[in-house]
Amino acid sequence: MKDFYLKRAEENLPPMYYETVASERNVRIVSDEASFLGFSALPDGKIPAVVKTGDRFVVDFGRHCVGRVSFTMWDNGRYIDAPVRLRMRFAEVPYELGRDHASYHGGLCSSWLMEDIFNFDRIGRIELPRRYSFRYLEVTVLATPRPTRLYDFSVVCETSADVSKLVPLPEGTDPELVAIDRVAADTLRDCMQSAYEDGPKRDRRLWSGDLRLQALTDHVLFGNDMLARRCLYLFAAAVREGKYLPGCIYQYPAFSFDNGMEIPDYSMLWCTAVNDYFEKTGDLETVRELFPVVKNEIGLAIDTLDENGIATLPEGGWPGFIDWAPGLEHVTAVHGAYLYGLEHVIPLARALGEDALAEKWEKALKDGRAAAMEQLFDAESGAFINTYEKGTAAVEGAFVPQAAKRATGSKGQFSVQSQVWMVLGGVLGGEAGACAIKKALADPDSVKPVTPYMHHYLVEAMLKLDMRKEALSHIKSYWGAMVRYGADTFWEVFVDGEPEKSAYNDPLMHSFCHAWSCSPSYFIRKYFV
Ligand code: RAM
Repeated sequence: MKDFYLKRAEENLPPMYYETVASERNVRIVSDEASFLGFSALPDGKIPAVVKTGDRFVVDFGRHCVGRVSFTMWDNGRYIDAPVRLRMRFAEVPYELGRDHASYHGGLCSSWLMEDIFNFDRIGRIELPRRYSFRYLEVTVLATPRPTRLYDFSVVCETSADVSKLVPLPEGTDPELVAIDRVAADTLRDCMQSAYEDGPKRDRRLWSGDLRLQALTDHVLFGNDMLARRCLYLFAAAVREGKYLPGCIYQYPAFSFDNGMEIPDYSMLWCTAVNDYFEKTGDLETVRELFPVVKNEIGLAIDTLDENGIATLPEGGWPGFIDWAPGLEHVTAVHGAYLYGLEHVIPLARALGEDALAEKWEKALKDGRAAAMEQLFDAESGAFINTYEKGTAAVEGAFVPQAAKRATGSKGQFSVQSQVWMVLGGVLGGEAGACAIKKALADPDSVKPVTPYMHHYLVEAMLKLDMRKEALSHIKSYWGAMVRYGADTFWEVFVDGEPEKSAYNDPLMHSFCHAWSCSPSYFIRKYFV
């Protein structure tokens, strides 16, 4: 099956689109308390015409770019008789240039920070060999034998999004929503490469949780069904009996993935993405090909329910993802994601005429919801309190070194994440669901979402509960805040007022154009225009 799925993935490799962006704008990076991360970029005329050893300047390309940089290096009247050594640092936001990369203290490898030293032997037109993700390029002249001219900086931006397909929002749309939609569209555009990348600065790989939100949003923006198909097939190629799909896939130099990266909720979201794809395209043939993998994932989730009918978390790998909130207990939310996955695959079984299986899954859904009410619901507080954990550690280690356990009284942990996933899993609805979510959001001690990814599911739960007003105001206050801070593209992690909040123990490592943050366009275009 692996070869078959890989062949399908290759057949669906989308065409790429290129656009050249040139700039000679110079900016100064200055500390700025009003900016979210403490630095901003001030216009400072044009980049210098001639540079010498020790000079430094920052080119501002005026928009977020993913692509390859070129420039011309020429002498200033006298032959350059030694190589010219330049340090180049690339940044999506001014903060990355405000910080000295040597001060990085996070958990992920520092080689992700976009910094290179090049020696150029000859003057002429130069194309840098790597692809970067950035708006700002800082050039430091480390050594030049004589004054040199550096000019005509340009980037050939690459994406598999056909931006000509982007339909503007109708005239008269709330300008705040127009601004959020534009930033979301730019975010997705720059994460759309030969697969849906999670972030073009860092990771640059296909994650199933991100894929689900990207494909949903792509459908209302660029309509690249081919890319969605390719990514679904890539995951299918990783199917293994008795194991969930890996959370992420590498495409190059050859298809591969890491063992131990199985993430149960992400698996359920891959299954859901198959259903999203089917709803949008009606392409039953693709669904038929992917269905054995859907059966494998859902079958595994059902087979590994514990004695009370509650989802279990794989041992030794990730205990689910859900969100990067430190210390988050996962069982309740993962169980909700399991129910959500189940609900979304039943229509697939029906469409394929697998009625016996559909009935089996319908029963599992009913039982799973009942088990959740019985085992996970706390009647006294009218909400889900995470007391069910059996010593399963929250995601810790390299990613969250200082995971803190937060609890509400002695009862157990109260999290927004659990309420949201119980609502999405269909366990709690109507007024009771709305109450649980509002209560968790209002409680100063509850665990709150930290990623735009989790905020997506919060908004989705609100919409499911008919909390339209709250959903809209949440989009405006959460994603709108990033726009107000000047974001060109949406960030990987954002907690207003807590700039240091980081999944990797240092925001310098954050990706500031992150796929899972692009979904406001989906909400705006589907529900609010
Ligand atoms: C990070 C990335 C990615 C996400 C995983 C779980 O490494 O931000 O987008 O899906 O975490």
